[in-house]
Amino acid sequence: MSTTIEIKIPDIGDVDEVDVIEVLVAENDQIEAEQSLITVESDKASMEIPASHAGTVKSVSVKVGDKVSEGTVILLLEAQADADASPQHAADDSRATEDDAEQQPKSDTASAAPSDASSEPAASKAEQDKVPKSAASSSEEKTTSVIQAGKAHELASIPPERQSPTASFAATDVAARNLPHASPSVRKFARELGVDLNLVEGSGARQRITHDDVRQFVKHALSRETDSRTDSAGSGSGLDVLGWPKVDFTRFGDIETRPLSRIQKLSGANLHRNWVMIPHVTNNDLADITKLEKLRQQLNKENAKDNIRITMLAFIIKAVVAALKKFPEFNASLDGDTLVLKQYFHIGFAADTPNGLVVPVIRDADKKGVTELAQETSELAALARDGKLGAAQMQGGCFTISSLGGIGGTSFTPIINAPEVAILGVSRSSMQPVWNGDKFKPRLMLPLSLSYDHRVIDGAAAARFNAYLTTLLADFRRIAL
Ligand code: CAO
Repeated sequence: MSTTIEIKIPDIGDVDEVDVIEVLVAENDQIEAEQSLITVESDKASMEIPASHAGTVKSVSVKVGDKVSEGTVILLLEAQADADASPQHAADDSRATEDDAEQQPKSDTASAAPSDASSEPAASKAEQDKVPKSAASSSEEKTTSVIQAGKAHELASIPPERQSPTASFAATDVAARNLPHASPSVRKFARELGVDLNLVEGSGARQRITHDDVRQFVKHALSRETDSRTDSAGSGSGLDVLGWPKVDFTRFGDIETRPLSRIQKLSGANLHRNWVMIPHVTNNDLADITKLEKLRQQLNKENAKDNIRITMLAFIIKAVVAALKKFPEFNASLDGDTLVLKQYFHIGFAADTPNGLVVPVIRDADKKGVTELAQETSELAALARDGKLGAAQMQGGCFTISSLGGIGGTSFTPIINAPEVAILGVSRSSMQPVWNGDKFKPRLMLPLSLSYDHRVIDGAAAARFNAYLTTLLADFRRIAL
């Protein structure tokens, strides 16, 4: 025997209206008693509304986005009253189609809520007994029993400290712990994949976790796993960060798209790894290069006929080599817990090219004079700009210099070129008034920004290295000492 009954929103406590955020059944679906029909959400919680009877869905009266309240009809069910509902329920439900809705007791709704508080324990017990044993341990089934026992009002009395958007509730086991804000189907999906929803960031309204969030989480986890397997040092580089924001920019105006160049993609991946894996600190100092710049100009005048141009970069490379000799831990690389100290001095310099940033390396810079260094940097920079640098010309670097002095700026934070442990950023020199103990004198000051790997280099050592560089550049004769 079958009876058509209206399944309604049960007592949802102090909340007047809730949003339908998921409809889990459709017309003609065969459903079981206790099966979730829809998910509703208030400011404080999401909860699923289960079926009180098994049967066939004749029609669904709500859709996602609807606002519903206690008594709103969810669907019409051709119920198998004998098979799945208790006799008491069957009687109530058959009455539901005959009686005026206003006169129906609350048990006519899906909640089967008791009509008065004193009968609540008995009702709870009866409903808990109805939960199939095999499913009783599942969190979703617990939800069902909570709601059917008429305790949906508990959802509205969540303590304020548990109502933050990131600690939103699902209806499941509300008393026990903060649960991630996710619909039952998302929770089921996560369970199937073995995903702990506490670790997943929700991108939906009020940080609700969506199916896509779970999928992205799994993708990230898998790529982290691959990274850590292929990384011989065994140090994974993945971070649990929010997914990249997806914005339809055309909503705000005209756009054009341009794919990243091959070099940008390669250097971008390296820069990203270095930035997230190395604890960077940058020490800024100023070198008085007034005399050095005079010397440079003088030398360039003298060598003009030979077409030789000495650059400030060449002097800086020479000074850096001297500083690396004095502070060997700067000419090093980390290999797990071991520091590899290099006995050679290959210096890389960042070169700006139309296709992106590349770092040619000057080999054995300690064995070369300033003029030779100037010529070689200029040749390597030209090759870099023409895209003709060979792989070997970019390998084996000990320390990198990134000079933006020809462009501008007063300081910046260069990103260490792993597996090196430090990098020197050079900004544009400027004439500044410097107090000499007696009066202000105009001096040409060169900003030096030294980023260092704090796992290897202490702040004091970095300050000494940078101060030593400024001393050398202020009086280049000291290089010979
Ligand atoms: N302060 C003031 N002027 C400076 C200077 C400084 N620190 N450094 C260079 N200049 C001047 C030069 O004297 C030159 O002027 P003149 O033509 O009058 O002599 C002019 O700026 C151009 O110099 P340059 O940049 O061509 O030459 P360079 O040897 O200093 O640099 C190179 C060569 C390859 C480092 C440079 O061309 C380059 O590519 N720089 C960009 C590096 C970069 O992108 N770094 C960022 C990495 S992190 O994103």
